[in-house]
Amino acid sequence: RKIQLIINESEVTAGTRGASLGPGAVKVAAWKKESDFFSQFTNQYSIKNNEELLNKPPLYPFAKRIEGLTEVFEQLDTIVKSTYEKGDFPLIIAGDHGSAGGTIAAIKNSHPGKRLGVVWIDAHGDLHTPYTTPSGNMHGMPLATALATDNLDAQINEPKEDVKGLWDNLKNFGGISPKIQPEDLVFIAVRDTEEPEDLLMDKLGIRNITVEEVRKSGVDHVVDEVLEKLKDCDLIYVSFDVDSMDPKIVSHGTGTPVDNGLTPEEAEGIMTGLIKSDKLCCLEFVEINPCLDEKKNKMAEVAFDLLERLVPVIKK
Ligand code: DIR
Ligand code: MN
Ligand code: MN
Ligand code: MN
Repeated sequence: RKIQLIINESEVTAGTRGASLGPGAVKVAAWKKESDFFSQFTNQYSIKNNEELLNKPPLYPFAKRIEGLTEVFEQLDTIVKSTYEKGDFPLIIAGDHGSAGGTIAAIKNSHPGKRLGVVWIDAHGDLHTPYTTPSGNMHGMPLATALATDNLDAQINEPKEDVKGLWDNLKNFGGISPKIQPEDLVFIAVRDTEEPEDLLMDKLGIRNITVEEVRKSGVDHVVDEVLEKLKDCDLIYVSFDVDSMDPKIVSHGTGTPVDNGLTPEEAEGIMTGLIKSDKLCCLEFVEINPCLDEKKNKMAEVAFDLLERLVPVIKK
């Protein structure tokens, strides 16, 4: 595979500031090791969209900066589409996780008839909607845009009419809705969800492979289970939120760290196995936040070490 690197420096959907520096922090990690890793990517595509952070307070408390996220969806759609048109593989390093709904939309819009599977490696379910969000932060919602659910069974908020319209636009982005089926979504290491997400996971039967299961059955078994579950999918997208990893082992260099996560070795083993599948169509790293890192730039360094080992496998 030939890789197209996409750097997405947006952080409009996180609750704390700094994730837009995540991609740059990964490059700093490479320079620190005197690694020429990034020179293999000759024309990097970039996205930037943080102007809306100046709107204080955000216009819509249950969907903060949803207009900015819509612009990120649009930019990603163009860039990811042209990546596939060239026959390249999009490797994305992004800020916060809200944009991953746009990645899924862009993949699906580029491959309209294909069945897309998603592996979501994360501490969080990211299944909220403006109707259920506890925070209004849209990095908790990307999978709900892809599944096109409002989760009204668990409604706790009353969003304004204009938010409903903007939210419907995200769910319908590109005209295909839903983008994925719940049986084609697999969670790994999800361990911090709110009740509306739990209800939706139960209702839709979403499989979550816990950290304990990873440790008990082993990485190879996890990879086998995921690929077996997604065997009827044509394409597989892997979304790696670094908060899937354990903050005590790695660092707190991410917006919403949660204890008892994966080790970097477990994350590497899982992703290596998934990359070996011909169906893998995109890999994305998100939520590295060097501003919150108590061990200097440790999270970015761990993420870089992972990329350095995974990229050669992608290229094969
Ligand atoms: C929480 C945290 N579920 C929320 N979500 C995060 O605010 O919706 N997602 N951190 O990445
Ligand atoms: Mn996430
Ligand atoms: Mn997360
Ligand atoms: Mn929580």
